Amino acid sequence: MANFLKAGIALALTTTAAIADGHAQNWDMPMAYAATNYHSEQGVIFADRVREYTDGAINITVHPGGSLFGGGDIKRAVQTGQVPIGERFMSAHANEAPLLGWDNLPFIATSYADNAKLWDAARDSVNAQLADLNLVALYTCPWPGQGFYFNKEVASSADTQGIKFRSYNSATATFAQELGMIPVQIEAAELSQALATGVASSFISSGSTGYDRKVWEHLSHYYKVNAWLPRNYVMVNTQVWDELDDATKSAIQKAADETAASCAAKSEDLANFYFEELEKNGMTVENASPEFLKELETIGEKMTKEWLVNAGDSGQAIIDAYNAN
Ligand code: PCA
Repeated sequence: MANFLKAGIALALTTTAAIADGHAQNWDMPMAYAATNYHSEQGVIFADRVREYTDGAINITVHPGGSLFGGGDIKRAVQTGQVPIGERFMSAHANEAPLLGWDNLPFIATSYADNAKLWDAARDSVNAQLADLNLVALYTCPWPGQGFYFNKEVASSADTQGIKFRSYNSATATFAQELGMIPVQIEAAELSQALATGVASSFISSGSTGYDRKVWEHLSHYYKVNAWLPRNYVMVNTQVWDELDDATKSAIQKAADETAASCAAKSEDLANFYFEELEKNGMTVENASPEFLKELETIGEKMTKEWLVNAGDSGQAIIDAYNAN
């Protein structure tokens, strides 16, 4: 047999072999966002923790920036077992499973503390939904609050009509349409290109993605809105997870729990740094005007109502549990 075939088979076996026989499993982990973004850096720290706590039995290699699979393909790659593990923006999957848009509800949870409370309320139903998709979530991590980027001053929806808007999921496309803008879904990894070529000249995101993509090269204004703090999640294929022994599962979960905490702390630490960097690079960073904010809140209420219709009883249960605490 040709050597490269032998090598290929050996590699395939290491990813499926039982821990008991002493072989390490090598797990490739595609991640969707920039290598220098804290989500990806924390992914590397997670991999280090897993290696340490499993005594080298699970060896994760992180592939950030959509380099192994593009952001839009990572979930399917994990679901179908092309890779055992991966990371992606959770509400990007709300078109397939509306419940996964729980963290994309405007003005429901606008601080890190409230966002954590909302995740506590959502966790069980989200995990049940992910189980239906053949996925197990290991940890989630919030982005800073979401606001609007433009290439001009914007005081209300009178200024947003006809603008081409980069959306990152179906909820943000709806938001844009309500403001008279024209949405087009684009990966964060392709955002600079889209702005440079005029495919989009506005988007909603955190200061983090604006900083990663150096959007000051194309845009001039950021309006803080803090509409929501959406989350990324690290997911494992259910069969891969089920085949692990209990000790390995708890070692991985310990690494995941620690990374959930360190990643959320990092996000909160960096939130203002990103705004400062946008300003240093010439952007105007300010609060949205009261008039614009009021319009956004009205659209937000409509979007939450629509989400509750689509997400059904489990969606309502999340909101009720959140409000009860
Ligand atoms: N950055 C990601 C998702 C949310 C965020 O703050 C993006 O814009 O794609």
